[in-house]
Amino acid sequence: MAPERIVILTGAGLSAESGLGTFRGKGGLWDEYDLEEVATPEGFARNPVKVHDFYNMRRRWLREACPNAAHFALAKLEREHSGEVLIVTQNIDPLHEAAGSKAPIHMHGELASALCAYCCASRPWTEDLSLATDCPACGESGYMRPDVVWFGEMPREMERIYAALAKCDLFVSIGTSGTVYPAAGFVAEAQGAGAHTVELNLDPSEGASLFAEKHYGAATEIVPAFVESLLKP
Ligand code: BJW
Repeated sequence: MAPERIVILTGAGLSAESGLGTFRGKGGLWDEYDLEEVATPEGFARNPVKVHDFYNMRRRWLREACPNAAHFALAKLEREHSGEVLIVTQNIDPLHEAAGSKAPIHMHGELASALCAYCCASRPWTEDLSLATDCPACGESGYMRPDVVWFGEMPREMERIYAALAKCDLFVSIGTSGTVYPAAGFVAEAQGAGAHTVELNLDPSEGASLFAEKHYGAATEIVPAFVESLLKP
């Protein structure tokens, strides 16, 4: 029977072929940067300049990045599937939206947004951030930070995500190593709800054995093929 409610989880592997780096594995960002230094609130408190440099560099990468065939295939699935499709992404890039997806949940925040730690206002942001950046909402200086979720912080929209997982009949995990929680636990939630579970990745992830169906290869090849098989009458 065709699935009615689909939840898709995406990770860095989806955007790898758009030129944005992954985190783990050979050539990943964590080879060059210490995650404790650049992706924790403690690291930001110790050395905000280093953290701003890291995210300013990645914000600049966005100017060159375009969505790839896998992002477009998921947007097509959203448009053409007769039931519900919820895209939950761990990625902070805007490539799902650029491909036409309507409202993906950015559970780890967004790179093209800045957050004031003083007044909690967030604003679209495409330029570099620094300690000298004033908050456009409250005017305070020195409190602006990337609007992303670091280790030890609460990911966004968790209630909505768990509600969707509890009633989905298909869960698809794409381009994620399955090492970071709570996202790594979504497959078990979906399985508990009776959903069919599918992994699409370059290599088997940490939690590969939990998935009922698996396809391995480049996202730009296996995602469009999988989407076409779902949309087939
Ligand atoms: C391709 C490909 C191609 C490549 N085609 N595929 C002990 C046990 C359990 C949990 C914890 C624990 N100790 C601490 C925790 C919690 C912690 C955690 O999980 N730590 C682990 C390291 C163990 N988690 C947190 O702190 C989170 N918050 C939290 O838990 O709050 C409490 C809570 C409680 C209850 C409910 C809810 C919450 C916050 C996590 C924040 C993660 N932040 C980062 C950085 C910020 C954003 C940014 O800078 O971009 O988010 S870390 C980084 O990892 C980033 C990513 O979103 C995230 C996941 O990475 P992803 O996407 O999986 O990328 P990779 O590189 O790991 O994998 C890429 C994959 O693609 C690979 O498999 C490749 O094979 C594949 N691939 N090319 C297809 N062409």
